Amino acid sequence: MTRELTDAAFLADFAELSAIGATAAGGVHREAATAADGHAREWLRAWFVEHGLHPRVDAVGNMYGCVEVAAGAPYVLLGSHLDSQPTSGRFDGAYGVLAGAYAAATVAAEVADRPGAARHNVAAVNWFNEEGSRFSPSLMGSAVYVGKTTADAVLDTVGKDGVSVRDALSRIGFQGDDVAPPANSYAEIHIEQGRTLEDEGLDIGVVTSNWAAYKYVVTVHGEQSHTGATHMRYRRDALVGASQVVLAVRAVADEFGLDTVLGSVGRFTVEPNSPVVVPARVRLAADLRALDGETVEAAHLSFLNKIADITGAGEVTVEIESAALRPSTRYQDSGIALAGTVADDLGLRWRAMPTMAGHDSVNLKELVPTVMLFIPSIDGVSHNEREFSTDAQMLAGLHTLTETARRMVTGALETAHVS
Ligand code: HGY
Ligand code: MN
Ligand code: MN
Repeated sequence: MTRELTDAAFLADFAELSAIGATAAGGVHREAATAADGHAREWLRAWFVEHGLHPRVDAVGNMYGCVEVAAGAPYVLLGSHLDSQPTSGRFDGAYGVLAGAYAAATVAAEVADRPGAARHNVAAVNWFNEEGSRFSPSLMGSAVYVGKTTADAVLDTVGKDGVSVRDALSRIGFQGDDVAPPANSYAEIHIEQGRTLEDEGLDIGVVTSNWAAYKYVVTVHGEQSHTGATHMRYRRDALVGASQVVLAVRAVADEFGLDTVLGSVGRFTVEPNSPVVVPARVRLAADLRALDGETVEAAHLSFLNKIADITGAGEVTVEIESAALRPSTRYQDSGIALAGTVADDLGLRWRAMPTMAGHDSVNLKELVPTVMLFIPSIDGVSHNEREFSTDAQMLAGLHTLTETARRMVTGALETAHVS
């Protein structure tokens, strides 16, 4: 028996899902493969079963809710991620997973009544560890899906708490052995996380490309000593050097003019982090982003020069452990055109725009035609418990995703390809 798929049911389900790992201030704290993520996953699996989607869990914890409506055909995948950053918002990722599940169940039920209508199968997806907060890097589950990395490399990754992905996933019962459904195409809806749609009074963003990003892991090496007994000229304070690295990231961003390059240090770990001890080592995670590859490369070079200057000053040594580039690439024109037509047909106000943040769709578009949709974020706030989108904004997005999925399942992207 399938349950009703109304707007009211969607909002009630979103409230239920948001209660899992909820914080007092209205957010969620649901990092990848923690107990809270496990509970959210169990909730989703139960939802899949109640709504006639067949659950599968692959080796890296990606969850799929599959419906076979075109025997043997590949799948239109619809999804996002249930994991969150620490003390974060309840919309980032979770909104897209639930919207994907509703769209999949709705379209599957419709085509089941019209034999031959579906050209592809349809599945909802929850990708493992989009955020990269507990286990680095981000976009892990979707990276395995598209073949950018291997399941073993992911499972062997050790998180900030010393637990491996393998152990964390098996503790919550989500290290599966199901085969991932093959994709024909992918669609994802997400909150914008910036202010463009709100500032322009729009309902929907259709994403055309992703910003390029460099992600760094940096270690600043100094020497542990007594804060009270070491002469200033003899001390090698890793925290002073690390502070210079933080300001170097800001200085790089400032060099390029307003909002052309974005960057911050997000994680900062001081060792031994004790009163009366000059820090020996600081490990930090930083990122630098720009719309295009040329600008991000220029920002990268500027950052490297500043790092060399900090080391050159002689007190500390700054080591770049890793510098990973996420290039800017385009979403397929066929998907952009389809989503724009759907928004027009639904009478919604929309614009084409790039995404500054990373999403699983950034990976998926390397494999299959991919549609990425945004709804507005109130005040552009995200990765914050104050993250908010209105019910009307969420429902406008749900309707856009559902109609886009309806057309994808019945072959609209293929038609767009040949025209
Ligand atoms: O935006 C990011 O870098 C992350 O992958 N979501
Ligand atoms: Mn997200
Ligand atoms: Mn996020």
